[in-house]
Amino acid sequence: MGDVLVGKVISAHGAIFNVQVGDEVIQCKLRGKMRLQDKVSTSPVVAGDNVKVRILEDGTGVIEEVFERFNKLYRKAVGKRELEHVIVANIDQAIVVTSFNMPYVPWGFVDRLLIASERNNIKPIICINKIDLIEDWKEVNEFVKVYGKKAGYEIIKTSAETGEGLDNLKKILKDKTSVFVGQSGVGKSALINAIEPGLDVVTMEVSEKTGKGRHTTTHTELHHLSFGGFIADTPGVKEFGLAGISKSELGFYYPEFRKFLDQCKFSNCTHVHEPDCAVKEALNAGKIDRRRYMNYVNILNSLEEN
Ligand SMILES: Nc1nc2c(ncn2[C@@H]2O[C@H](COP(=O)(O)OP(=O)(O)O)[C@@H](O)[C@H]2O)c(=O)[nH]1
Ligand SMILES: [Mg+2]
Ligand SMILES: [Zn+2]
Repeated sequence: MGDVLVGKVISAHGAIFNVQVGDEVIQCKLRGKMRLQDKVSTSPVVAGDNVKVRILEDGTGVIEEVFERFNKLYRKAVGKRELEHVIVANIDQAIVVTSFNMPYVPWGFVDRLLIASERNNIKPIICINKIDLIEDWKEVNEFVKVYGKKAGYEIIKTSAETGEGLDNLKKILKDKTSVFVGQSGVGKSALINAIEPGLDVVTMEVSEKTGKGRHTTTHTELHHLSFGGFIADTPGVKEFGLAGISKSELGFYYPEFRKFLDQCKFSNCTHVHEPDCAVKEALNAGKIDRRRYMNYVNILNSLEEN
């Protein structure tokens, strides 16, 4: 009957799934009666799924079981209400790449990616790249204080150019499934190439430039890292955005707001004009950084109420 092994789906091509099992990629089909593991998804198996594979004599495999997904990026399937078209599952972390020179990325842009990560249940880690270009460290140190010390995010500093910090980045990526996000030009491709020269990351850019969703890729591939772990293609902009977030929900995606939220008078407090707001009290007491709060208000105002 063949061995049953555990692996991870790295890509789906119609009815054929490539599954990474150890250092090998096994071409697999689904077992005949595989059920949708949850009734809201359009596909029972997607990239990122952890699966049990039965290896056949000819070296191909049969996916016998899909383990429960702990998170997923998805879009609503066209025409089928309530159905989700899952793009990738089980992403451990998002490497939110930013830089202070060429380009200068506004703090508010980083905030949006952090919110999108939190909202999708993906742990964000901030990577300040291009540190070889930094001449004045004042703002960078300020940023590290606000996002690291005060908000509690993990931050690493790298240069894809000089190699500084890449060992740290590798340590973070090892044995995890990660996705790189960040403004165009911050060095996502350069970082990936620097840590894994064999990867053809040019193809990972497709969805980034077109932006608006019509041409966004619906299939994601995972790239296996030789030192352990996977990197996912850049997710579609839409799936990694803020669409659908309600105003009263936004504050939950700010780690440094969280411990105050249950002390606001109103459970649907947006922390702007409401009386007895614990977030504003924390702000005035210096426990929440004013720039983060101002960016919060900007993002809040940009959300459409649903
Ligand atoms: N000086 C310097 N240049 C970098 C660094 N990382 C990337 N670059 C350059 O920045 C440009 C954009 O990088 P790219 O990886 O394409 O950015 P992406 O759009 O985020 O994928 C390229 O010309 C890279 O060579 C870095 O750490 N230091
Ligand atoms: Mg790129
Ligand atoms: Zn409040």
